[in-house]
Amino acid sequence: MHKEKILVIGASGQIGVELTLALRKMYGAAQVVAADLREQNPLLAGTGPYVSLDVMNKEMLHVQVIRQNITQIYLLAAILSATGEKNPSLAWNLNMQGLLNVLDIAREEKLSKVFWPSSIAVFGPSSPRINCPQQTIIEPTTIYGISKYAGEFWCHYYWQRYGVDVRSIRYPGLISYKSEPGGGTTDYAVEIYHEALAKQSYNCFLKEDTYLPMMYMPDAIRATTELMEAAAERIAIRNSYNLSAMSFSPAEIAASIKRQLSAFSISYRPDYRQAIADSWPQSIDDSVARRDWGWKPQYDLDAMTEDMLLNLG
Ligand code: NAD
Ligand code: AKB
Repeated sequence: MHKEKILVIGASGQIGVELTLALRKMYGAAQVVAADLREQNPLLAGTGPYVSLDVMNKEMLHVQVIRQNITQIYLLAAILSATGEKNPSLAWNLNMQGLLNVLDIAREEKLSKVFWPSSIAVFGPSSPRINCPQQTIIEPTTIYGISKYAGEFWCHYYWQRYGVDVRSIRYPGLISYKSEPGGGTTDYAVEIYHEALAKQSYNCFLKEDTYLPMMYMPDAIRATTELMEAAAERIAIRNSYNLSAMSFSPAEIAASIKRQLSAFSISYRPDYRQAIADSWPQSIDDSVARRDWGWKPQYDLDAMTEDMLLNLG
């Protein structure tokens, strides 16, 4: 039996909803407290405890952690790449201060584990574009990528200096049907399925040959829980693990949809998000995650398309 009591901060977001539901299955509904700036979430209603909370308010966060006997925190609250470019100082403040508040409380309250996601956005134009390795040149050019890379160093620092068991994954772009994506550059790969079913057509904000690393949400949730359940001595990387499942372009995801919905068509009108996408690698080498804690993805593009269309249809 697990004795852990988990706080998921940012539980109403694209990942948060599905992660909260998965953790509730694993640990029991009462053991997983969902927390978000948003007052409620219909997808989580009736599935377990929910509190409205601002991760920037350290005192209130600390009170919740003590009051609810929290032993683990999953911190998902952040501003993503596209929204971040519209308001860089807001993105920096939330992404950094939110993490520092959680790491400090984890140290003070001797929490057993912390999960904090990084992103493939840490990589920049000087990183290898194909099979980008775990350790390489990392010079991000978006404020989101800068905040994630700085956050990785803070995670490593709190582990090395204070022994906080913080674990992290550099998620690729995530595709899901339950909860809307929250302002990223890879969001097109979610929108395209919605519009394929609603209108049989999609106008894409990236160019047709823009390859990016991507992953279907069930793989991302499984990766997260497998990393968090792994024995501490297997976690050699304390900044953040590269993680990979597939890499495709808008033209390829469109072709995959067309194989199932023959009337579907795509057009292209690239906007400011093209420059963000062009600064990231096209594919990721995740051999270190595979070696250390046995990571292996299950979904490829066509399997994901079939499942997305089935669940959205
Ligand atoms: P999202 O934008 O969908 O959700 C973030 C949630 O945080 C929202 O529900 C929002 O209301 C909440 N939030 C915002 N400010 C808050 C605050 N001050 N206090 C409490 N809650 C607050 O994001 P997501 O896609 O679920 O991403 C979660 C994490 O995973 C982020 O750190 C993101 O950088 C990372 N990530 C996501 C992806 C992806 O493709 N979704 C890829 C790589 C990394
Ligand atoms: C984004 O596009 O900002 C996110 C990410 C890859 O971190 N999906």
